Amino acid sequence: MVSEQRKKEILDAILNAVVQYDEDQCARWCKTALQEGLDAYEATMKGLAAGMDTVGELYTRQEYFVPELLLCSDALYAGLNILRPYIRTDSAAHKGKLLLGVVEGDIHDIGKNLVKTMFEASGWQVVDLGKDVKLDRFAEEQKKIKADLVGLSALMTTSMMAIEKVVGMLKAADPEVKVLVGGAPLSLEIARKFGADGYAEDAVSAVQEAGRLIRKQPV
Ligand code: B1M
Repeated sequence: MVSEQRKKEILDAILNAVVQYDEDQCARWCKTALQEGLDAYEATMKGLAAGMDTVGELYTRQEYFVPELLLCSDALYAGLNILRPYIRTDSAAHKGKLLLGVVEGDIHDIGKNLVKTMFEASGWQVVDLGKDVKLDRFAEEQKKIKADLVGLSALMTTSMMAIEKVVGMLKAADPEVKVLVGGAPLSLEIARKFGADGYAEDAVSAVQEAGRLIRKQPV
């Protein structure tokens, strides 16, 4: 069992590799994390995703700009590719089919991809429409595939306004459809205001919330 000190050292190294956009170091430390028995999801969230939070702060302080953000994303994905196959979830969770995408006007897809990873690791089938998805495409695809749940992601205060429109289109086509939303600018309050059935703050709670929604339990 790895000591708390060593665990912190590894997680900090992963975080720093993302911040320093060092793909090789990021992959190397993620391999070390697995070799030394760290939980892959914890390494993803407290290493890779935490690194991206720091990157966001540097961007806000105008120490990093868009090119650095892209390089940091590449480093994150180098690590995520190592960790992804080892991410485990609650096997008793309810499974189903999820239609997922980032709404039009928004190209941030790292969070959506983590959500996808967690659903797939839990045994869900995910139909991923990608990022910057035209708003009417969600209802069109849902008509074809009849997923148990539609998941919408938005990372900007501007793009999140599209979520209300998409929820409206989905519900107009099928009042029974369940919609789960998430992304940094959203909250449970905003999700309810937009007419969504559920909101999740992160990828793990998204899977749990999805299970609750398709079992039709009250909030
Ligand atoms: Co930009 N960006 N970005 N960016 N970017 C933000 C979002 C921003 C907050 C930075 C800032 O100003 N501090 C800001 C938005 C401000 C606002 O709200 N209005 C911003 C901006 C302004 C922009 C541009 C406009 C910059 C420009 O061009 N001048 C531009 C936008 C272009 C566009 O979309 N049209 C832009 C571009 C980019 C890059 C392409 C360079 C890159 C994205 C690369 C990529 O995604 N492939 C990027 C990045 C990396 C960021 C930050 C730094 C990091 C985002 C991230 O990946 N976080 C971000 C600052 C920040 O968030 N601190 C920022 C890590 C990820 C794991 O977390 O995405 O929150 P997150 O996902 C979480 C939860 O939110 C949740 O679970 C995930 C995992 O736990 N979740 C869900 C997400 N979706 C969910 C769905 C669910 C449930 C949970 O159910 C369906």
